[in-house]
Amino acid sequence: MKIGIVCYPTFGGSGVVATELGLELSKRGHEIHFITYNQPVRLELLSNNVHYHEVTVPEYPLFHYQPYELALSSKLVDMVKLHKIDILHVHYAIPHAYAAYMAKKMLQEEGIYVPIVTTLHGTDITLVGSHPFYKPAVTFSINKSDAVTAVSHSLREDTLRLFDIKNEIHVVPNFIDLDKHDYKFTDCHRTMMASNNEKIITHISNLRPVKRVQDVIAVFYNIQKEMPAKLMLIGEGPERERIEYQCQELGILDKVIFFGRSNEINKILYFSDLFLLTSETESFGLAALEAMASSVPIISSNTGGIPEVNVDGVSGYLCNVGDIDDMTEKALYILGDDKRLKTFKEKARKESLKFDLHTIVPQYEAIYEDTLTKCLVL
Ligand code: GMT
Repeated sequence: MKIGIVCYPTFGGSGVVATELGLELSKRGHEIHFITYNQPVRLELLSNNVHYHEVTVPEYPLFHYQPYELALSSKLVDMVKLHKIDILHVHYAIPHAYAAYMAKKMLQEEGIYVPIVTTLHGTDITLVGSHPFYKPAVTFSINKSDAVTAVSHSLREDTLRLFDIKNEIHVVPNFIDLDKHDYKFTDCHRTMMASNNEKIITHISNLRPVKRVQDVIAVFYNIQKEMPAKLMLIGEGPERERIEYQCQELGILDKVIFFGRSNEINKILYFSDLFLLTSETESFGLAALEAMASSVPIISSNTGGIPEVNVDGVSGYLCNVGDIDDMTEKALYILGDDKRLKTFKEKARKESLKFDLHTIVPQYEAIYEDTLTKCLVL
């Protein structure tokens, strides 16, 4: 198949999933066309089956806001025609499914039919909670897609509850390339981050308020009072400054390493003893899955799709959102005994195997095939 993929090409989980999906599909013989405003961060182009087409929005002084959806839909029309793309897979309803629908309609005028598969990643749904004026556009984009997927059962249920959805929503969970988390680094890499007796606690996110990184700091503060520990914070975002002040006020700045947008996530995870994910809401929690694949147990909030990934008492623990005391208690329980920690690490890795890309990617392939067949019949 010739598949066009539209995503946010950033460090976020949706971009990572879309990129890894495209790369795996290309290995399975499909021709992949990424159509985005920047080259996706994890995209390695060393394959003649993978192509990248940049969407540029011409600057025009009359426009207060440059019309990205218009540029994207025009680019989709051109690329579908030029490369004879069979199907478009867009990640996020707005603006991607919205723009893809416009492209589909323009192409139909020329007798070309291209179906659209839309994957919901969560923020569309959360966004509508806080900005209800997007609701008509999100509802329309979902209902006009030829197939819709959500990355967790929880996200599927939220979508059905919040929107008037006529389409079926298939749950296709996020996945992971387990081989990419099977590194062997040497101990001297670990000593760059912490000394031998210190436990390494890690958090990765885009530091948005929804991640409640202040809770990560509060839990870490409690942990380091009980045992030597360091906190690795990976990612950039609007909460960064506030968190730095919080660390300073608590007197733990020297124990917290801010990595920013690191390309060495695998190395950091390899040496981590515990991963904290304290989000207010999370449709899936890909960062937690990446940690588990690197044998790192999770203390997370019990919200959204996280319980579908982090199994309470097995790969770590689930705690109520904002319950610092419970998170601390569970973290200390896991970290407090080396034998117990080892067992949690092994089980975390084992749980991650359910999300092996070799199991999940064929589910997308089946959806593409089904959608194409249905559209041919129509
Ligand atoms: O969490 C974010 O702020 C980034 C966002 C994204 O676009 O990558 O993440 C969403 O999609 C990920 C991939 O499906 C999920 O793992 C995250 O849980 C989801 N974030 C939220 O629901 C807040």
